[in-house]
Amino acid sequence: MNQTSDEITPFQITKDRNGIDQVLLRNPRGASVRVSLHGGQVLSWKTDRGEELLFTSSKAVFKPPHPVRGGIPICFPQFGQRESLEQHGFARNKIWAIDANPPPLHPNDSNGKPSIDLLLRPSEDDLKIWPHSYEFRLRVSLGADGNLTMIARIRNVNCKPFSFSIAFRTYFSISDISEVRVEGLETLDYLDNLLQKEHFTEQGDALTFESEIDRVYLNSRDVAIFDHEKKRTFVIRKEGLPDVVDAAVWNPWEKKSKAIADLGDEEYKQMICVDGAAIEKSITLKPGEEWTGRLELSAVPSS
Ligand code: TA6
Repeated sequence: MNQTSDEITPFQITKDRNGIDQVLLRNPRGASVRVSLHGGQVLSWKTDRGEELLFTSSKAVFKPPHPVRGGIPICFPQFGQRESLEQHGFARNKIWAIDANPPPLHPNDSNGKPSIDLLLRPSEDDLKIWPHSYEFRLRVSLGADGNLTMIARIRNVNCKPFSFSIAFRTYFSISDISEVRVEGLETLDYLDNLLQKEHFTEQGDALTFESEIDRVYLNSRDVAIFDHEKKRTFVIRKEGLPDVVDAAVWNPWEKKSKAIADLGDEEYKQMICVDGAAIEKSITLKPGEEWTGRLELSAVPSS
């Protein structure tokens, strides 16, 4: 039964099968975003017609500290490997808290949209592993047009300077990887993770996929993912912040899909990761400094 817009509650808290809070945001047209306090991870982003826009593996493990394979895990304080830290950092494995009293953001970032503010701070044990006192505030908002906005604010809470990199690892749901092309990365330099991060330059036309890809494109701007079969285009905007300049692109293809326990053997066909990120040039915060990174995702009809 379709609820009328006045019956749609913009904000609901439920618990998952492990008793961990999830927040459901709904806009008046019925679009929705579901965020878990496990990892501060967006697990679902649906259109006003209830169509799921994010990929989640049929073999995903929904049990901390295991990150869920799909949605939008947050890679922090690093992307990839770093010293003794787990792959892609610890933020996606931790239980976040709801930030009941977030410091004000830029005025147009709230303007009445359904949103949730989450907060991650290090525990005493965490400080033994990564000895930096930080506050990571994440605002997830759902616009009237169904756009999903994520704003990360990372602050150095008066400890010695520290550096980090960050990626919003976004698993987009697609019809078939062979039907997809990505525009906005043409002519950019990139690091190829399949070739020991060797530098290359992308050619002059849209990116299509015939094999595993694992790259970090540098100094990218808006990126568009065209799904010909679904007649839908995802647009990734990183406006307003010069720092979220990289775009990590990943598809495991068949061999790696089979090797990843929480990914179906054929599921590489239904996903593409194109992540807003700040990877190549890590960000350094002095005591009291705060960094803000803003990402806006939209899904629009396209021919
Ligand atoms: O895209 C970088 C990468 O490290 C890939 O090599 C692949 O391992 C992917 O991320 C998934 O990492 P995860 O830790 O989420 O399984």
